Amino acid sequence: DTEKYQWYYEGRNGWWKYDERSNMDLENTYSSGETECLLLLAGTIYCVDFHNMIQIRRSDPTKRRKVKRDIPTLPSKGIAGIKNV
Ligand code: V3L
Repeated sequence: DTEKYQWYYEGRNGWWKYDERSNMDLENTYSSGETECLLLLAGTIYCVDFHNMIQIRRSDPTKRRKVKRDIPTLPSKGIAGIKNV
């Protein structure tokens, strides 16, 4: 069930939720036992590494963010850069 878990990526002072589509991609890929998931986010390719739990920008691997998989009700800054009101 893809709604039981939410994936988060690191922001400056808190966590952002991945958008719903990316969350489903991450959850399906993670659950299938694969080690990583490629995402296209606003025209940029990212790899989420499930072993190290980081997101890496493909074109510049120095651009890294921690990620986490947790319950959907944790405090967050918002969804995919759209701030909570
Ligand atoms: N989903 C959406 N946008 C992303 C994601 C993602 N998984 N990963 C990176 N970006 P980088 P604060 C973030 C955006 O890692 O104030 C937030 O969503 C990223 O957006 O260097 O620091 C906010 O919109 C950034 O604009 O490749 O917490 C914004 O940062 C850009 O891709 C500010 O958040 C480069 O990220």
